Amino acid sequence: MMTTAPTVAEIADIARRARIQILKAVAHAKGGHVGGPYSAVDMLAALYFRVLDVRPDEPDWPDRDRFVLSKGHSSIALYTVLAMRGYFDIEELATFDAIDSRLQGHPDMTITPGIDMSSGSLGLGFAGALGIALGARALGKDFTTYVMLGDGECNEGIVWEGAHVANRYHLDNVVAIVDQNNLQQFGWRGDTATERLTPYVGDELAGRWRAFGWHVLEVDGHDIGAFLNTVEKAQAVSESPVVIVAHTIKGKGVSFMEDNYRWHSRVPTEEEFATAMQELGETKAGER
Ligand SMILES: Cc1ncc(C[n+]2csc(CCOP(=O)(O)OP(=O)(O)O)c2C)c(N)n1
Repeated sequence: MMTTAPTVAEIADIARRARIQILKAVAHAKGGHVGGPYSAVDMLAALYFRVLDVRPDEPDWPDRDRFVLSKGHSSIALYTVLAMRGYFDIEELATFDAIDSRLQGHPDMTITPGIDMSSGSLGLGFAGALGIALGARALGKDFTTYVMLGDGECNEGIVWEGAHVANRYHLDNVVAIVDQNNLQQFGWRGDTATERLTPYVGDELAGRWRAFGWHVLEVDGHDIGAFLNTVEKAQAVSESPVVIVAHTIKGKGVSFMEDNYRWHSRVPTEEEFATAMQELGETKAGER
């Protein structure tokens, strides 16, 4: 475990190694998601290794910053980063999705250290995160609650009910991050460039958050340095809730997975697994 905060290049390498562990866990479990975890993992690594004030050896420390992965189907990305940060052993990732594992397909706050809110039913994690932020205000606590949503998740009505409430209460102790990879579960009708349906077009998604009174920042979610700067800007926003719309690529990091909805949830064949490991720079000794 590192004792000083890692550099941007070191975080990028943590995310690369996390991608290796994620695919290993999914291949071992013979189930799980890959595309969404790969679009989110650079930001998760940046958050856990540079942003969040947390204590992995004391996961329930009351004053910790909170993080909610509202797009809970990307749980394996969060578990991997938590393990790399020291919440539990990397070996435990091999139990992912097993019936008696702490690492279920969707995060369960009652069994897994480091999980602040159970999630998986799209939209509910976001509402829970806003509740945590309102609770912090009521208790006079000054920690920040971070919550990550998918862009497809933003189709859920509860997201906009929550966005309305957060603005109504001028919640400025919450930072939402939308992982805008422009793909949901099933891709697009016809699967051609011209027929491709994206959940949001152009400024539509950012504009919607603006219309709900949120301060909107935009960034490339794979540019770790830029993301860290944007989080700093988000922390400085007061009087209104703030959302970072992060432009990402589903399946980022492996050529044949990138921008391909079929990798939303898919187990690699042996050949695909080998190619992916090679592209991710897996060494013979195995990655830790
Ligand atoms: C309420 C609800 N409806 C449907 C699902 C099934 N589901 C899981 S992931 C997903 C697509 C989510 O798309 P997005 O938020 O863009 O996720 P990402 O691309 O980041 O994986 C769907 C429909 C669910 N988990 N919850």
